[in-house]
Amino acid sequence: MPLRNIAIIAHVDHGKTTLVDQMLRQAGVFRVNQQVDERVMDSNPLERERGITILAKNTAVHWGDTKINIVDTPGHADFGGEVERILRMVDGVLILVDAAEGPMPQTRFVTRKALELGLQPIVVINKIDRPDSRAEVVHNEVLELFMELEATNAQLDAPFLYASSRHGVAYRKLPAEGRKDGPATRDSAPGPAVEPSYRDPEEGVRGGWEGDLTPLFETILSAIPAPLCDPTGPLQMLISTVDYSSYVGRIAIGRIERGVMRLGQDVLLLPLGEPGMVDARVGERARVARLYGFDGLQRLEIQEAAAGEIVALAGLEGIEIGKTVTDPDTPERLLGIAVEEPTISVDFSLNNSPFSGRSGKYVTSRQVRDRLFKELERNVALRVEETDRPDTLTVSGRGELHLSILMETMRREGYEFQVSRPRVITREGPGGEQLEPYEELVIEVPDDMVGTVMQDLGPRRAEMRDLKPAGLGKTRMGFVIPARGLFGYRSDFLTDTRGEGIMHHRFLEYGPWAGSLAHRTRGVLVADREGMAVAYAIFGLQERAEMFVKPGDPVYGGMVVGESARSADMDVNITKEKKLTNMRTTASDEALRLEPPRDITLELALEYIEEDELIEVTPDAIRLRKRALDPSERRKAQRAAKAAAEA
Ligand SMILES: Nc1nc2c(ncn2[C@@H]2O[C@H](COP(=O)(O)OP(=O)(O)OP(=O)(O)O)[C@@H](O)[C@H]2O)c(=O)[nH]1
Ligand SMILES: [Mg+2]
Repeated sequence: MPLRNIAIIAHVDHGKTTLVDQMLRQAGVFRVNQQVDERVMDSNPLERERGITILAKNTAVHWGDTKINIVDTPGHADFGGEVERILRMVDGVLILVDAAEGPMPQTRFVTRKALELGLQPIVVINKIDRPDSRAEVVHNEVLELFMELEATNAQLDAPFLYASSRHGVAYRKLPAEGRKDGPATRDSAPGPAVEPSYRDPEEGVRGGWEGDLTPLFETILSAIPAPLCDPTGPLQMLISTVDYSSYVGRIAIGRIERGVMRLGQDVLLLPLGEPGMVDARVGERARVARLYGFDGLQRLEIQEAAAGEIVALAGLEGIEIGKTVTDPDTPERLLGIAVEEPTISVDFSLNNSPFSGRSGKYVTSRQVRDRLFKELERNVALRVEETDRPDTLTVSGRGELHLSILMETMRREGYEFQVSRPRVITREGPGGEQLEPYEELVIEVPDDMVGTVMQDLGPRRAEMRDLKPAGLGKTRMGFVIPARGLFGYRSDFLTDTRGEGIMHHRFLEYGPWAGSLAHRTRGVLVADREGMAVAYAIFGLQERAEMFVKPGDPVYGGMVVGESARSADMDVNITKEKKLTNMRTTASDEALRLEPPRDITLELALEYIEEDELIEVTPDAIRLRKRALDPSERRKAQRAAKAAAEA
């Protein structure tokens, strides 16, 4: 059976998973009228809740007599390493680019990786239904990106398609203006009938899009080469990614490069290293206990698969990314894939707050520790290390989202723990100098906010690389900034731009240590005693502060309950009731107009807290606290820190 292996790659939210939905649907994976969730590939609960893809996933569809293996990849920068690895099992990529946003930092990253590997791209300018679509401009921006990344001639000749994955249509030519309102003329074979067109004033254009994804499927078949793999030689496969199930344990996924893999067969697992023939003794012998192929949303148990196919195998020891699976008699290693190094660390410690154990099932250091080490089974870019304190472990990952997803998962499982402010992981340069991670930062804000953003970013050592109009009264700015400089910035950014700005950043490179950087500019409100937050007290404070708690929330002394408008921290009594001087108290209390509290998410908390603070994570709450709960101890620690900084 003819075969194509493709990955769908893009910046976050550019519509990859939505496109996969439509490909599955139009290739007949679902029964007629079958109710299917939107973004069906985002199958785990956190993915569904956040509307983002966290783990790359395989699926496969049939178009005519060709099988197309598809890998849907995550677009968030923290998972770029995983995308890079899965690119090793495909022969071509669909590069999706949002028709309004154009190429973003992660587009550049994944495009560079795909081009470097010599993969054949198809560019899909997506979301052409957006009212602010500027597809032609974006087309040119993508070509510029290709040239800058030194694409080969064949890659520069990549087919471009214009699509709306939401509406399940793709065109070879951009539909003319005005076609958005009326039925589009087809540029391909007849497809399903379309609903009559109408304009939805809230959402822009809906319906009225004639056509389907036939042009996309046809382009995949014609432009992406079939896998160049030899089914006759001895078995060889690279493990490009791993999955995990509690039922079968670690699962290795990759493309068979040579030969045939059979269920029950003996194989060698060769560790990462130089490609070529190696001494068979460096390998571990194993048996393929389970073998799966992909079909639609299922993983099917199969007896055998030949070179070119993407398969999953399980039931063998020693599965690791980058290892080569070979025939035991021909230990020939493939060029492996190293797992990306972590860039930030946090400390996980025992929850010793006064509220410890109120909602968690697993609270002890031992339980948290076992869970963290278990996580290494499936989360390959994560590191867990001992510290000199028995109740504290250092956990390192690829970014705040990578770490916060682990924290969120653990708290849902019933764990309680505390987390420190993230630290960047430094390296040593060639001359022994200290290096730290730098990020590429893209910010888009209404034109009149450009000044504020630059003012805030200056002290954080951001260097502007790029400034251009982004249409609709917005400006796009590009910066390079030490990763440290971004800590604490997001909340300032959200406040300053009143939620109208967008901000994306991704790891760029290691560069010289930037020295001391601006910290959080505002101080915090610290509860001075245990009790319950009270509307009356909040009302009195909210003029000079933004609250993190609402009436009725339990608080303890040393807990951070809000952000002050001033730069210094302030101890407050948030449990203070109005003196009961007359009978109307309760009634007038209810009439107090309270600002809604700031919703403290884990990512926000990680970017927010300072060195002398901790995040308390429990199943029912995320609280910020001072490390030292006692005010006099806190002042002592502050004096010591100040003295140390001045010394
Ligand atoms: N207007 C419009 N919106 C779209 C289109 N395709 C997707 N979206 C919306 O864009 C958002 C992101 O879509 P996803 O398919 O989850 O994007 P993704 O690229 O898979 O995102 P990540 O996996 O998190 O990187 C959702 O709200 C979609 O409804 C489109 O063609 N037009
Ligand atoms: Mg997705």
